[in-house]
Amino acid sequence: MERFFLYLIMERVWQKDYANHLEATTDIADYTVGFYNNFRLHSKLGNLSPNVFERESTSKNLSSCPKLLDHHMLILHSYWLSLATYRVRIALNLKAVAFEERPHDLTKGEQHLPDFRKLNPAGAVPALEGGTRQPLTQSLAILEWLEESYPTPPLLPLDAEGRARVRSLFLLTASDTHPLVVPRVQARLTKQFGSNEATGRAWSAYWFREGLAAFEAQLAPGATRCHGEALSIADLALASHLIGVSRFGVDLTEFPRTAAVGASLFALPEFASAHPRLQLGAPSA
Ligand SMILES: N[C@@H](CCC(=O)N[C@@H](CS)C(=O)NCC(=O)O)C(=O)O
Repeated sequence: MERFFLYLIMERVWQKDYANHLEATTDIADYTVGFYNNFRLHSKLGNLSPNVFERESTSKNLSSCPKLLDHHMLILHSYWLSLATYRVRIALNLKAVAFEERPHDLTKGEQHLPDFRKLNPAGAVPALEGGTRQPLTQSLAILEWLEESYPTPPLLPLDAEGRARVRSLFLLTASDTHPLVVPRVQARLTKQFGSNEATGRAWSAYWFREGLAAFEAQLAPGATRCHGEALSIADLALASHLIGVSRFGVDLTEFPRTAAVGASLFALPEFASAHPRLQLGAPSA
């Protein structure tokens, strides 16, 4: 166990650049406690105190040490405007996980190239390579993997009801809005139904507005986060939804709660620096 914690501390130090000793010890203590608690509370043994958990996991011959990752640099395959990639980029920032980004130009069809299809046979970004035997795809799956591999800060609540609510808000945009507007769907609308740029934009605006109404109805008055006071994957989803809202010119005035949560999220450096327009390949103006 001691060896496990030593590795964990080394992992954290490797990720961060501390200003002084106090900042380092505080952060490392938070990180290791958060990591251990997350592992303990989600273990098969259920919700046990640390002492009982250690005793039970030893007597049942279960390893109480989570598996450590091989530390290959993570590679995030992306496209600057990709909303799904934006969700993942924010989580990597929040969890202070080092990664390298490799852009693929979706407007040039690079998602269909054979080498890219080996990474993701579905021909879509994001794909996260380097932490697992096979590249990970689908923003939700990637975020769940990040959550289990880098638990601090947690982006899922500890209680089952909270986790269900947060996942539900996440899917509101990730599975009910966003898939309707991605390039392959737009291309199909054009090919099969003669859609053009203007009708494609109106179509996207319609679905983003529908998503906004559903967010608005589920956010608390005065809230600065989607769920309680802590950040969660629902906030990553909302931020990505709001990028689509602005891109397709949807008016936010009727959605003040959503606008307020969005404003407080975009003010956070981890969200701001992950913003699509600041990424490689984005037009300069
Ligand atoms: N459900 C997927 C969405 C993946 C997806 O469709 N990504 C878009 C960019 S945001 C893409 O690569 N589209 C390529 C295409 O439609 O041809 C996720 O959440 O990761």
